[in-house]
This record gives sequence, C-alpha cells and structure tokens, in this order.
Amino acid sequence: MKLTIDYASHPAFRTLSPETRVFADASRYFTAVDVIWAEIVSAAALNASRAGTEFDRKTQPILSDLKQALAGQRMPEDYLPFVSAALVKSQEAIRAEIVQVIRGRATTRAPDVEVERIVAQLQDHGAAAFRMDTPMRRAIVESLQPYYREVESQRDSGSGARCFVTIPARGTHWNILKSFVRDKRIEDAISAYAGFRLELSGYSLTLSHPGETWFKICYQDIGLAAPRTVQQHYDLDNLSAKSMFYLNEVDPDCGPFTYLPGSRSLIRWRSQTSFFKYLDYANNEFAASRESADTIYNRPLFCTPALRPAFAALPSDLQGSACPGDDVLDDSALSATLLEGERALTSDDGDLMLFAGGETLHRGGVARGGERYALQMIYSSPPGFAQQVKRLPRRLAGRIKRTLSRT
Ligand SMILES: O=C(O)CCC(=O)C(=O)O
Ligand SMILES: [Fe+2]
Repeated sequence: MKLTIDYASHPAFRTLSPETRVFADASRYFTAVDVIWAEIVSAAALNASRAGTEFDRKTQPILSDLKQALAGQRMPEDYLPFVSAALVKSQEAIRAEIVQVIRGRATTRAPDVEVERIVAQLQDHGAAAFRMDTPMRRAIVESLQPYYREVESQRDSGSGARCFVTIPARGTHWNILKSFVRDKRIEDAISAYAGFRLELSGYSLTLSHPGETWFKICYQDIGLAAPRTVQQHYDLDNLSAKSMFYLNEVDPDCGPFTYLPGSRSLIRWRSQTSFFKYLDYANNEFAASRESADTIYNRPLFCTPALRPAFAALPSDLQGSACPGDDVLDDSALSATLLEGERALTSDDGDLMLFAGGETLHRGGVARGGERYALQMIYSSPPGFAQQVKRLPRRLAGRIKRTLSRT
C-alpha cells in the first residue's frame, strides 16, 4: 500500500472537486525526478558542482512542462503561483541535498561498527532509542527549570496552542547533552545516514499535555473530529534526523514519540513527498494572502472553507500534505495500516529517541492522560570556516554581554 489521501472522498473536499479528469503530467514528472535523483547520487564520476548542473539540465525542462500543463487546468488563478513556487522550491531542496551528499562523500569518515548499527536501525526502521544515566538526566532537568516555568505558563493560559520555548545552546544542560550525543555516536550516525556532516545545533523545550487543541481542530467546522492518525507527519528535510529527549517518565498516555517502522516504503514518489512539504508552506502563504480563519492550527487553508476549493482543484497527484495523518479517515484501510504498525517509544525504551523523520511517518505529544516535558533537538551542518569568521563579532559581543550581566 502507498500513502495516498483520497481527497475526492474526504467530507471536507468531496463536494468541491471539479469533474474527475486525467492529468498524467504530475505522475510523469515525479517518476522522472525520482530516477534523475537516484542516478545523480549514485554516479561516482560526478563532483558536487557537476552534479548540480546535471540535475538542472535534466529537471528544468520537465518542470517547465509540468508548470505549463498546470496552467491549462481549471484552478483559481491566484492559487497557481503558490503551487508553482512549491514545485520550484522542492526541486531546489532536492538539488541542495544532492550537492550536500556528494560534497559530504569527500569528507565523511568510514563508519565503525557502532555507527553502522545505528544507521542500519534508521534505515530499516526509522528510529533508535538511547539511555542516559539518571543523575545526568536529573542535572539536565535541574538546569532547565527557568524554562519549565515558561512552558507551564503557556499551558496555564488555556489557549490550547503548542507550548514550547527555544533554549540557548549553553549551560549545564547543553554541555551534558552535547557530550552525550558525541559519546553515543549519535552525531556520527546521523551524519552517516544523511551522507553529510550534521551536529546538534540547538533545541526547544516542549510541554505536551491533554489540554492542547491546536492539532485537533482542522475540520471542526464540518463537525469532523480529529482522526486517530492525527499529527502523523514527515519533517521538512528528506534526509534529516532529529531527536526527542524525555525529561520526565513518559508512558503511552503522556504523548510519547511514535513512528511507523519501515514507512519509507509507503512513499509513492520521494519527489512527491518533498513537494507536499513545500506545498504546505505555499498553502500557508496563500491563506495569509487571503481571508483565512484566525487559527492556532498549523495548516490554515485546510480549516478555512472558503480556501478549500483551491486545493480541491489541484490534480489528484498534486494533492497532499506533509501531515497526512490529519486527513486520513478513521475506518479506512489506510488508517488501519498506519495505526496497526505504529510503535511508541516510552521511557522503557530509553531517554533519547533518534529518528529519520524526513521519510519516516511519525508523531509525538498527543497526550491523553499525563504530560510530557521533552527537548526537541535539531541537528544541522556545522558552519564552514567563512561562516564562522562572519559570526565571530556576534559571538564575541554575546560573550561580553553575558560576562557583564554576571557582574
Ligand atoms: O513530539 C515528538 O515526539 C515528535 C516531534 C516531531 O515530530 C519533530 O520534532 O519532528
Ligand atoms: Fe516531526
């Protein structure tokens, strides 16, 4: 089975769909981009800059063909530029990833046994859990206390919005976690998985609790409750890995991180999934440019009845989202597949949950009973030498300010 949402049968869209028509251009495009993508990454003879040029040479003409075919479709005129921009941006993102992977090959060290073990787990299943000693975890919790107050006041405001605060990358918690991800070979493993160097670059503290409504309200205007698959999604970067660090004991009711092992195989075309990620952003921009509902939900177009016809007018292979779980209907065969295979990682499995969220369907923070305090950890490419030099004045200024404020 492939993960395809049939919007023509979704209650929020089914009355809006124009007559069914054949539009093979999108499937042809995605099939071709996937082939080009795989061929260029595996062509040993290409260096990064030639790979980029080759990618452009092969994909530009098929992208213009698709854009032209789209312009001939019956679609709100003001929506089309947003869709085209999403196609362009997703193609640029794939190109950038290819270039990074090929550049990374020249510099990445050969993985050792432990790194290979973690990479195999990410590739075969999509996630891996790691355990930290209790005293270390306590010290992290201790040093994050000022930020606990912030997320707790967000929770107590009763808005139902997501509770999170970005934490400065310094202090006791940072030192412990940075050594931990190095010692456990987590940074090395995700770098080997992605094909280029990635390092822990920051994190946010999130508090998940049963009073959160932001992810449940998409189709409330038509009285449709959030489906059981709600929040199952893919992350933006296709090769990205992220991790969640649990700060309290997390059981199945506190909103643990969950994922669908092996869900990469549900993807029909990798380039289509990549397009859906940028389409979500484009839809948000389209909604912002029009009268969209004032909402704490993260996909305003989907919860604004007046904007749904635009999405409904897209050819079906272009209809989708990086958060498909919100649009899966309970009692469908797809829902059963996504729920049956879903695996939750609780504190019984470990404290740090590493996952390849770009192409593994996952979710977290859907708390039914208790609460979950967790760090959402972000890994990115370390700055090159030129970037480091550019950042130097700001870093020095920050250090001076901190020293002064301590005196
Ligand atoms: O809250 C979680 O456990 C998952 C968060 C997530 O999906 C992400 O960071 O990409
Ligand atoms: Fe995610």
